[in-house]
Amino acid sequence: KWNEIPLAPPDKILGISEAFVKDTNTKKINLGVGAYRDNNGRPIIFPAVKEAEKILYGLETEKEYTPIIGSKKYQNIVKNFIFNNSNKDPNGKKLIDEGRIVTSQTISGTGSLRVIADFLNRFYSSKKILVPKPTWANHVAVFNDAGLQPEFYNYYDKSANDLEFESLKSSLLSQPKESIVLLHACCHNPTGLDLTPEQQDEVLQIIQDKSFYPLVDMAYQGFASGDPYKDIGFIRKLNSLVVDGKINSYALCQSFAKNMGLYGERTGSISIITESADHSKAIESQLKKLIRPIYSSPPIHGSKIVEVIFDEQYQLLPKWLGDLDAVVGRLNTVRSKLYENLDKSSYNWDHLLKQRGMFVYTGLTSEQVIKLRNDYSVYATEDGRFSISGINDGNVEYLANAINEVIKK
Ligand code: PLP
Ligand code: TYF
Repeated sequence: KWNEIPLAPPDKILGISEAFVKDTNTKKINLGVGAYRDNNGRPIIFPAVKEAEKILYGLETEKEYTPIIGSKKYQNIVKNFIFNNSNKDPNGKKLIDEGRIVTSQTISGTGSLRVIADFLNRFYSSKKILVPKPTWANHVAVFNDAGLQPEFYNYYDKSANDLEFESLKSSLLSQPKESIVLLHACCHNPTGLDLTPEQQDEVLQIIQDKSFYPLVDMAYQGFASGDPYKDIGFIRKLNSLVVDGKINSYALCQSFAKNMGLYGERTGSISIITESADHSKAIESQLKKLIRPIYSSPPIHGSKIVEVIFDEQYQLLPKWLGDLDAVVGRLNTVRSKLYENLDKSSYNWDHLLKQRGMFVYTGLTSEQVIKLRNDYSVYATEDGRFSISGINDGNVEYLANAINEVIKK
């Protein structure tokens, strides 16, 4: 009966924005949602994207459906961009050339996570999916709704504000063989702290020993170094293991939401690395069968922007890389400015400088975060994650002062 449907709680991240909008304090700051803002606190369109849209306006003569898994052109761009990696990854290139990568356009990163979760639920031997503690809250929701069984592996020690790598390894080792394991490619959400290349090697050894299925989520490619071609060391390691026959298959969920600023265009992809071109055919056909009754085919505007940006004749690729580098540069600047203004006499803030990406994971308690909201109109999620693009020259001192007051006993 309709009157028995209970009220659902607001989304832990998006609910913050709703509360922020209602606040009348002119000094209010939104550090909730992970979406970029410029130094004036405004969202942006990447200049390269704007140019691509102008070109598209002249080019487009129809708005026909794209195929279920997106256009071939888009699929090939994704494969080349990520796996061939601008001719820097011979293993990835080999996998492409051998027809061992199946790529589908998806409804951004969230859509790719849902599609692969449904796919694994339908075809994979285990339902158990291991996710870092903490992880993006929506991971757990997506995997649960798709019928998988998410379980946490240790990742971050909040009291030390650091990775807890020994217990990360032991918690992975305690899990059953063939579990699926979710890994963030870079700029881990929410902690901003990634495994070192050496730690990645150790985790990859565990993955081999336990025959885990690696599922990589890459929502922030480019935000660690400023260069998307540099932020995929983990993918290259995986490609090398696949080519050496040490891992049979893995999957990658990817999004252009953040690194091209295409948030609302919902433009991403899923790629499944297979054992052979024959397997690829079957997997591709099953992906189509899975997607068709859900949303039939993906939206086209965002993927066409990507196609124009990667089309050599328009020379927009260097421009986009420059736009992205500027975004990441500003995030690093506000991170340093926040650090400079924080009171370090009674609280160690050094972890801020180790973290990368859109977030700082402050280590503040939920009580402190709520106090920031109630007393200073500073909005952040209760886990103490700050989306730092909400910081700018005009509010960094106010923010630091508010934090300094809140951490005083
Ligand atoms: N994965 C992670 C870790 C994220 O942080 C996000 C967005 O914040 C996504 C996936 C998916 O984002 P979108 O669906 O907008 O591409
Ligand atoms: O801030 C975050 O972690 C994300 C951002 O459709 C987000 O939750 C917001 C809306 C959306 C996808 C991702």
